Amino acid sequence: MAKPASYKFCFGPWNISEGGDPYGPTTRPPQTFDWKFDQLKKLGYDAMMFHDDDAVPDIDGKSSSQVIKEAKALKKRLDDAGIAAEMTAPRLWFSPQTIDGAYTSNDPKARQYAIDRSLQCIDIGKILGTDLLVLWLAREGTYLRESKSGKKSVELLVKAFDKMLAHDKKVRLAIEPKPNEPMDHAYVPTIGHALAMAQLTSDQKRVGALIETAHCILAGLDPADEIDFAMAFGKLWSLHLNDQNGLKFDQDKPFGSANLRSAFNQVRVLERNKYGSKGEYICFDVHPFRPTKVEHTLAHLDNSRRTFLRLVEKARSFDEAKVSQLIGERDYQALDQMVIEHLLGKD
Ligand code: GLO
Ligand code: MG
Repeated sequence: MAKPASYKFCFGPWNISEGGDPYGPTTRPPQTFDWKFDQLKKLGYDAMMFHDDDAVPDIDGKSSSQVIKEAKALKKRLDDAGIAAEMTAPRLWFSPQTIDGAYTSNDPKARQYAIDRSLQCIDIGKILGTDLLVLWLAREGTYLRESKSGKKSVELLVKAFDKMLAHDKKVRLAIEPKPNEPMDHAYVPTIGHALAMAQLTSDQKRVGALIETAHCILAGLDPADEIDFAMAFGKLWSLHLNDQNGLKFDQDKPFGSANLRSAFNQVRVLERNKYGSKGEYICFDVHPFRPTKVEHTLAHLDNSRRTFLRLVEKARSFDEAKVSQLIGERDYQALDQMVIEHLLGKD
């Protein structure tokens, strides 16, 4: 019998989305934040992820005292509902100020805006009870190689991280690498880049990473290996599980949807490395397929969690002694077939 799973799950309000893409409008009406909030527990989830403007809508137009007041009201709501805030993240890619980048913009005013907003986001996180600041560096890269300097951009990123680390002595930064989209080339495309950059900061112990399945695949890398790599450094502080069909646009498919074997291997390394034992969450950064009907608008979240839990059972019932024996005999043909038959449900 497999041991009961002890993972904690979360998603963000943006994961209940409306189906719009660059080529066509939305296909479902927007759901209110209140409705999304009410669905979370019913779906078996424990925590929510918050962009700064998910926590405090229209944040740029509000005074700091108003922002703090609204963050405190949200914290009370979270406590009353028994829902945790997993992280906060500054949504720096929407603003007219960050069209040419945020921390790495060529415009010093834009860089200052990005830093100010990040520091405010840390304050919101503190009120919501989380010390984790997620940094998806969406517009830190180039559309045009000659428009920026890679070395200067690394320096600007480190300077911005240092300001955040100095602002709050408890905050931990989780860098979420992604190689492209919206940029042609991002400055922090992989987990290796994120962890190397941590070494340049004033407090490398508080700079770690978040791995997203789809982002690893977009970089041509194996998500399970990337997880292992980050965990070898003790630096995997959050995780966005989803799926992705090859080197195409970012698809954010349900977990396991494109490659069940890869999903199994991701779960297996999480189990092997005891992910979650320090309170880390399993987050699903997934979206409904565009043709999804409104009545099925939560299915991708329910399905991702179900698939994950089924794969936990598969990882726990995988005959590891047999695996070691086959490795010892260098019988990788048999090991390959063993994985396939295990996933097909033969044993
Ligand atoms: C996009 C990212 C995005 C981030 C989120 C948290 O590709 O995965 O969804 O995870 O904004 O900062
Ligand atoms: Mg993500």
